[in-house]
Amino acid sequence: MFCSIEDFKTTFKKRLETKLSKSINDATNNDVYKTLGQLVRENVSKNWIDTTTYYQENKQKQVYYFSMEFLMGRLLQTNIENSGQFLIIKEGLKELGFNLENIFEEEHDAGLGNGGLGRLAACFLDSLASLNLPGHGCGIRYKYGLFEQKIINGYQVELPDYWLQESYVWEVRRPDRAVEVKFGGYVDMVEVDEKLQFHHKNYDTVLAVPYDVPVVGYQNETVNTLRLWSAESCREDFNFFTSNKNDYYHFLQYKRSIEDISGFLYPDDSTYDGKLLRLKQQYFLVSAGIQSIIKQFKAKYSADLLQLPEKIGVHINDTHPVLVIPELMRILLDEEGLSWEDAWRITKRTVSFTNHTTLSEALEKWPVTMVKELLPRIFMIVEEINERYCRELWDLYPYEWNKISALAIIGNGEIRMAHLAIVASYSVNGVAKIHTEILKTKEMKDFYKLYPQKFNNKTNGITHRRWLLNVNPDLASLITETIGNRWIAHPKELTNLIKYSKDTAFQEKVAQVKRMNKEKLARYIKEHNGITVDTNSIFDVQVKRLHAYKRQLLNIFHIIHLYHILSENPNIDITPRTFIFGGKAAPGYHFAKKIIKLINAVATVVNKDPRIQNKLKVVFLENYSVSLAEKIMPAADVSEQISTASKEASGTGNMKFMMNGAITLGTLDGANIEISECVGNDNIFLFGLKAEEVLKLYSEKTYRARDIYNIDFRIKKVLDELMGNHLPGGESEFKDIYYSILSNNDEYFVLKDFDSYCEAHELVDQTYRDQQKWLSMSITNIAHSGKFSSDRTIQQYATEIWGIRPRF
Ligand code: NBG
Repeated sequence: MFCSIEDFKTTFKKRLETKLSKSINDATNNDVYKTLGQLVRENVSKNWIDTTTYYQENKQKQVYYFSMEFLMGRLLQTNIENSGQFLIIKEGLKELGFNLENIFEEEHDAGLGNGGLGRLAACFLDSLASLNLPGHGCGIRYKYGLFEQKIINGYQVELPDYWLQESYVWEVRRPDRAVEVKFGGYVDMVEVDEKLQFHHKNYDTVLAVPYDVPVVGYQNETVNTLRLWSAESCREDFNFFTSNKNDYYHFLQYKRSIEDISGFLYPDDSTYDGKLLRLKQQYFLVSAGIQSIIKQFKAKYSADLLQLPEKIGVHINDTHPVLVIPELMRILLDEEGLSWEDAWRITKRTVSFTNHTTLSEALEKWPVTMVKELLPRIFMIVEEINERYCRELWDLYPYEWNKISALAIIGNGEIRMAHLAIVASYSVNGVAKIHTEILKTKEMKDFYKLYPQKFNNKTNGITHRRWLLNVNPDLASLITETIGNRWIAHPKELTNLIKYSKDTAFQEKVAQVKRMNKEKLARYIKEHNGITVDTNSIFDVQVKRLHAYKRQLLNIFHIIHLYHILSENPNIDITPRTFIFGGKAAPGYHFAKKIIKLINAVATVVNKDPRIQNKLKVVFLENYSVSLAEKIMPAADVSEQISTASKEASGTGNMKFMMNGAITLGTLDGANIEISECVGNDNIFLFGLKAEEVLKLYSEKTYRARDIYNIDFRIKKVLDELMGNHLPGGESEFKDIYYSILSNNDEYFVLKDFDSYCEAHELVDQTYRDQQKWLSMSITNIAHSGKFSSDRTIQQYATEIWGIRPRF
């Protein structure tokens, strides 16, 4: 730790000289970033070692959060703030001629995730460490993160995100902790002393090498670990080399195929991708993770594996790491010699599971043939679990073949990962109240009947340290000035702001902060999109992955409608609006990519139409990522959360916006419902079908989108625009969107909700004119956002699911 500004400056200059052979006068921002990053990481090393030692010596229960995604974003600012050195470093750098904010910009985002699920995992790590809780992350160190999005001619173009090109300052490679993961081959069964033994033979070995990243708690001396596994070929490859007649090129190809296992993150947010490589990635993660946990447990805790559930929790983030279950069974049975009954009891008491979606296409199922070939022993174990479980089902539901086969783990030639997760874990949770209810009453109804005690809700959260304290320092200081700083450790205390919601002096200060944040974003937009936006306009923002159910289409249809009104009557009195979009579409998701093109096409027409008199601007910000979100959230006035009710499990963007004073314009879906319960219906703009209504319409099949098209002239005009010549690209460009609504009957009820959405927008327009009212709403949202801190969520996981306790 640096004890003074002088101390920092001296150490810093010295390190710059010894590491980069540069003097401070020659140093670039990037040099400063690298040097500073190294020093900050070294500074947390002692606490890191102490924390690990403490957990081991006290034999405390620790939890491992297994996730295929950790969308960490940048870490420099968090690590400096959390280690309590912000002022010294900021001042020190200033004296050396550098601006710390510019240095933050040098860090490449660690984009090891797609969207909400991966960012949630990152927020959870921050909360675990900040609450002194023994919980760590276990993931994959993908060489390429989520693709970089470029918008060219209005189209999304994907470029590889080689985030590791320059070394990653936060990681520590630990080759001594490497483990071997085995693929392919066959299993020999041998009977020894009347007991069957299973010998896996002729397999390919992949070396899993861990890279550890410190997770620094907020000013509390706790440093947990995010362990990311990288796939490498083994030294024994020498055998391959010699047995393949010295074929050098073949050898290189083989090596590359192994390294590909941690080669790239699947850019797929929610759809099932049947690639063999994805299955390999999943097994690679779980096998490496579980082997290393068991090794450590045996070495540091005690050798009695029956105690495992008292000391270790393994949490699986969605179905992607479900193979944890058969892998743990394999180790306990084959390597540790436990009986099936003991191994099963231990596994069931160790593993807990979160479901993050009800979209059926996202519930993973793996072809039996693929699993059998790639993971022969794992397949045998899954088969045995299934058989025993089906026998239990038979006792409960004799002769009910259909029911049993619907509930089985293996069926129709596939392994249903969600079923395996529910059967073999002790806790199954959804991520918002409504989502958990839908799981219990619909998607997982029969499982809920079987195991009611397993099901529980844990509404998502976001770390207020990153999403308020770091990204919106002026608002954070204003809050502290007003109610003191206890809210930082106890975010629920933000409710103390409620009494200031109508205080005009406080309102004016909040408005001033928002104005400055909007000006900052406006500069970014000018620089990146070349568009001048009016900071007095309403910044109306929808940023999230592109997906039909998230209904970016509803938003852009409404914008086209507004454009029609304005072009017919340019003098109409409307509050100027800047509609801001951002988000990536999966590269193979044709429809979502068309929506991006449509937004950009509308932007081109609207932004240059002089009749509109700048009352309407449309901006698509390319390459939406954590660091871009950090620039957008503080500047938003309106937060668009407009998914078809019942489809968005929770959403977490809604919480980030709210915490920064934006007002939600949303459907009663996911966590929007809980946001509305907190702030009250006067402080949110709600519209559209409710979940029950949506589900009813689906089951009754009475909805006819074409009838609405025929009756509502506004909608007809908007849709016809897609088939006209007004938009660049014309009919051929957007016909798929047109037909998805009219021929495919508008699966996500865009037309059905259109009228109510327009009304809600009119209310936004009217309300914004009354700035006092608006600011009071905005402050009320900030005041209630503490409930959506991931500290609350993690406290619930810790006490209600994992049974872990803080170390202080
Ligand atoms: C997503 C949901 C979001 C939710 C996040 C985090 C997946 C599979 N699910 O609504 O769509 O907020 O998970 O729970 O990515």
